[in-house]
Amino acid sequence: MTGTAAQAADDTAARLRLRDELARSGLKIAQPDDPPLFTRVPESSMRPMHWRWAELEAFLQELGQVLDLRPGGDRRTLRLANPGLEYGTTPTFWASIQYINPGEVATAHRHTPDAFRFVMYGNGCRTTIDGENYSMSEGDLVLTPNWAWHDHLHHGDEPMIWLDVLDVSLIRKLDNTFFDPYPEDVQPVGEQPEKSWREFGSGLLRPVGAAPAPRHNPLLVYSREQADAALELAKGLDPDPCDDVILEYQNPAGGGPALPSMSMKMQVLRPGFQGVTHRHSGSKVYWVVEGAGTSFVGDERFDWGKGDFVAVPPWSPVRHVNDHDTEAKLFRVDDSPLYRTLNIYHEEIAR
Ligand code: GTQ
Ligand code: FE2
Repeated sequence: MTGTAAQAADDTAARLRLRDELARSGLKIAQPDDPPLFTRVPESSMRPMHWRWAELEAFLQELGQVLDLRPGGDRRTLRLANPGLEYGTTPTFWASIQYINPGEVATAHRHTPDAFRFVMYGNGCRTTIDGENYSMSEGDLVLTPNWAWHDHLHHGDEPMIWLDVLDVSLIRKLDNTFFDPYPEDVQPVGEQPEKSWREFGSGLLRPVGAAPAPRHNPLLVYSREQADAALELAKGLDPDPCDDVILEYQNPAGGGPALPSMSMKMQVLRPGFQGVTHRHSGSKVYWVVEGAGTSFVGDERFDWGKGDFVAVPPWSPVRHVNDHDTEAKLFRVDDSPLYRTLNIYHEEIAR
């Protein structure tokens, strides 16, 4: 054995010898078989995923018939579970599809995870968020900020389906889950209907004296009409090389993402669009609002169509293509605000 090999053997023996003694005192040193403390770049056990609408819809219809929605009970949701993770759709959030039948009530409660809903199919449900009552229509984005009381009551005559996303994987890792059921099935509705929308919904003009709390998003809903109008305007700008036309739902008071842990975006891939490959810190989930296209995610190729979901692991390369002759419209949620807040956001665009 050379000197250095002998030293290495001594080091290994010393580490192993100390292992149990240290453990008894709640201590440890790196062991030869430990995974490294650092990897050169992020490594995620999350897997790229594609869920097809035809399959989801069949399950949802079944769940709508066989699962109850009881007062105080769980919501009727189909959760997009990543097979590479023990918990969640991504390391920080859980995306689920909620199904609610006419006349049903999803009873009031509040929790520390932030949540939002993006209405996929149907109309006529009303949700109350801290006393503010809002209708939910296809394409609308509705926020349920953490600790806000919320309940959903379906007044329409067809089942309603929406996407729910909660940063529950993150809050669980932080050991900060708090949950309160409301003492009644539903909370009282306040006297000023749609207050946050009336004050901040235009984004441009605001009642004099309506002062938002700093860092807190004062707006609870974003309508489809506004998102569509903004996309139409943005089509006249230079395209994004990776994402074509892409907009973020902003906090109208001072800008920034709509929620502190989740950024919601709407994007259009025009016919013939061939995106540049890029990757960035954090995970994301897409829902196909309209059209069809292809996304290359890591080593996978996903040919998606209307109603499908696609999930992208942290730091996975992504490339979007629209080979069809109609526009594709994608709703997306990502956890980039967390990385930006911590000043650890990394991004790489292929050249
Ligand atoms: O609608 O309040 O998908 O509390 C998971 C937890 C929806 C909700 C979910 C929830 C809700
Ligand atoms: Fe909830």
